[in-house]
Amino acid sequence: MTAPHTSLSVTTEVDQLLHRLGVPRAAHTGGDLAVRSPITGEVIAQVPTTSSSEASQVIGRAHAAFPAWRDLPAPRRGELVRLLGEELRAAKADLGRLVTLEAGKVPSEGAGEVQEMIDICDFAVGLSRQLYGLTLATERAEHRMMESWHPLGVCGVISAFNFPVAVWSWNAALALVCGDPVVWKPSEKTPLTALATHAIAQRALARFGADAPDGLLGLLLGRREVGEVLVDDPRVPVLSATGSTAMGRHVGPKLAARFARAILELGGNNAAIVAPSADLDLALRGIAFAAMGTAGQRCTTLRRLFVHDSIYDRLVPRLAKVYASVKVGDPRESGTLVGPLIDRAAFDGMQRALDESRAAGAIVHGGERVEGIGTPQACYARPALVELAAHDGPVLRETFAPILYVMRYTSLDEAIGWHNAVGAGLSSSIFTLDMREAERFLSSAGSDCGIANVNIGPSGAEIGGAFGGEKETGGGREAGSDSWKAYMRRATNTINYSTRLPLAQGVTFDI
Ligand code: UN1
Repeated sequence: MTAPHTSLSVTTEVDQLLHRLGVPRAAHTGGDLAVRSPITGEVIAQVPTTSSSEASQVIGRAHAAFPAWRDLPAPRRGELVRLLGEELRAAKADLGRLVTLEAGKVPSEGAGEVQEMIDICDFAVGLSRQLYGLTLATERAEHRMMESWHPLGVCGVISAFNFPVAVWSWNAALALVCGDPVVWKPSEKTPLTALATHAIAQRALARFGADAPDGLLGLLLGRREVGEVLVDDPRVPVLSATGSTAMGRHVGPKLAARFARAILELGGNNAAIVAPSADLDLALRGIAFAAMGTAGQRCTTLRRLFVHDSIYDRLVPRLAKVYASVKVGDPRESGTLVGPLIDRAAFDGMQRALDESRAAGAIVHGGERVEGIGTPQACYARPALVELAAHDGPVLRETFAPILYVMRYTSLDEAIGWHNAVGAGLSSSIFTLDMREAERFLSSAGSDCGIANVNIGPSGAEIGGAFGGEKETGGGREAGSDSWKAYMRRATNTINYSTRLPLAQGVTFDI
């Protein structure tokens, strides 16, 4: 482990980490974008941003890299991702620590994020030998019909501050084995972890050798304008964007207008149902991690809890105790479970939602500012548990902060009705030991989300499954299962090995 935090300022430690990870000083000093650590609120770097014309050049180089990359056999492309996984393993402690310092995650979550990158690399290496198509029965004698999957072209990636590096890797590892160059626009709040990831990837490229075309991996740093370049460039046929539903509403139509493929991972307003038969000790732990982990700043964070009337008074007071006692503070201190909010705007948004809840008659436990850490720019809040009488008001929207709204229910139908009555459709769970209830929740008449779990919370998905959600979450799928198909184009091939030319549907055309 790294030395105790008190021995080093955040800035000094960030400088040392960036140096060890191979990021040149010029890439994080003297630039126009100030980067603050949410831990202390201090400015830890001044990153030079990418201009629109430079962004266009980066995209141009990636586009030029496409034919050479496309033409390498997929298992050879997988070798690059294998090397990336090796480099990530070697850099795990440093990159994980940098995630802690730049995004404010507690150390096990910082390291966990890098582990998620390693896991997707392993998955993608295997996948590089399994980019399979189907053969299909044809109606014509001595013909064969099959599907082939081909590389698509440059894949753009726009990612958010809360998973500053893992989201790139879910996309990049798959896109690379699928034959697509990748251009990445990370959040302007977390450019340092992006620079470090890029430096790690350069080491994998150097080891891979001359087969990797120049420009295969691009990085665009800056605010929204530079992301727009990626969204609008016709040389980018597929774009994966993670962020708010508002961002998706802007980006989605632009991509549709130029017929680009969109992989959208937008907001979540995830819920769990705690049924009468639930194992309450287990539910308590599952709820605590899902609702308070990452300071409530995961898109999969648990935000709404429906507790059956018969167990409400046994569960909710215990939950309120955990909320009152969980250690909030500097994530570098051992025992901290809830770190800072990313910035002042996040804290203000949280307070607004709590004020609205109070005005609607809710009982609010916690939610107050935790003072005394770093500069006034650093914002820490005790997670809030909000007891509501009705499924209405701020509970209907996602507030990206640790607020858990709790409501009583009496019938499963009612709970599932509320569960599905929000715009987002990312993740969900039910705590129950009743298999009828569990199966009902997982059925087509149950949760309407892309992820539905039993006896675990909605957050913390592993990469083997497809990750993403429905409705205002955008419909995209990343990571495991067959998510790779979004990064490739499908060709249907019909081959005639007869001496005749029978036409489909019995059509005749005798010349
Ligand atoms: C996100 O918050 O953008 O399932 C992604 C989870 C993580 C990924 C969250 N594996 O919570």
